[in-house]
Amino acid sequence: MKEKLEEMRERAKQELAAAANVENLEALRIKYAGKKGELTSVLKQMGKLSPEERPVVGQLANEIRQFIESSVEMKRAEFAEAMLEKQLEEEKIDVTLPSDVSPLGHKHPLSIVLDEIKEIFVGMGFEIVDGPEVEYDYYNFEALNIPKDHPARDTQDTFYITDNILLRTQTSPVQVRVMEKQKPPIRIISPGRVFRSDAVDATHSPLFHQIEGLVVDKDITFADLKGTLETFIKRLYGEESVVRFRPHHFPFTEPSAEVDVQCFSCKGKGCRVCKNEGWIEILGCGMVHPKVLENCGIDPEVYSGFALGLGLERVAMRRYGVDDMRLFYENDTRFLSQFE
Ligand code: 2U9
Repeated sequence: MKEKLEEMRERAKQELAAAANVENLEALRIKYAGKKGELTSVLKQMGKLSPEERPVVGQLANEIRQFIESSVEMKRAEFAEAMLEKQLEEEKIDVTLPSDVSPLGHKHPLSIVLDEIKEIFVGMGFEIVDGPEVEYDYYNFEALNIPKDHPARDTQDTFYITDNILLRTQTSPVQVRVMEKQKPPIRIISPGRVFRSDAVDATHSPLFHQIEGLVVDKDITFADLKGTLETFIKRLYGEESVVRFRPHHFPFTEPSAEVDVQCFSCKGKGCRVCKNEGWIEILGCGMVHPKVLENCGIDPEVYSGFALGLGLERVAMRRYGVDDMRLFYENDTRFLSQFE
């Protein structure tokens, strides 16, 4: 019997060494140390042994069972370790490798210019106000001293929704609404979208952006207007900018002016950038017409004010040398990605 057990141990050793995976190990354990294994069948014949042999053979059998079970566990642990090593190797990520940089977005050129203009006016004590884009005829025209027969009211310029409701053609209605609600002093700018039924071309779009400003207080004079606008233009285009005021007419301001800045590339001589004018028109302005103040419940005998208006696309086109306004709206990332 002892010889059989020793022979079995040798066989088990060889099979253990040859085991290639946990399934082999489990089969081996069952084959030798399982309930119906070879060890159990040998131990069944213990009864045939003499009383002296029995304990010796029993101990040998237990040694072999422990050897097989501990060897199987050790090999199983080795396999598990090897599996883990293999998995770690396969799933290893080298975090120092360069990532495929996902393309970053860009700020829209109109937003860049708008934020700069807002910053300048807020820095001068102006508040930013907003208002409805769908407006009443009253706020967009009548309150602004634009009589019924004024050309600006013609349908070819204005998107009318009903006889009395339209898409605002300027952001002035916002200023009217503020003047109705707020006692002077008023110092506001109203940036926003405005709509004109112009044919689309390189310099006209049915939708464009305006920024208007309004100051109403006691003793506001044209000098305040000039000082504020010169400061604005110098902060927008540089301290060395040269500013020119040209007399003009608007129904909602009197006196009115258009403001040019000397062409920064030819210093007034005339070149391609300024279309040989030597000057570039930037904005319109004027002292708020007393009728407009009155319409808003502000006494023109006590208060006075000035207003200004500029087209955002026009400023951005000049700033970036964009010659077709439509590029601002087509969302072509090849165009947009050129800006910060
Ligand atoms: C109120 C009173 C007066 C706003 C003004 C302009 C001059 C002006 C144009 C510039 C280019 C419109 O975008 S544009 O085509 N605007 O020239 N706008 S004064 O005057 C106001 C506004 C509100 C209550």
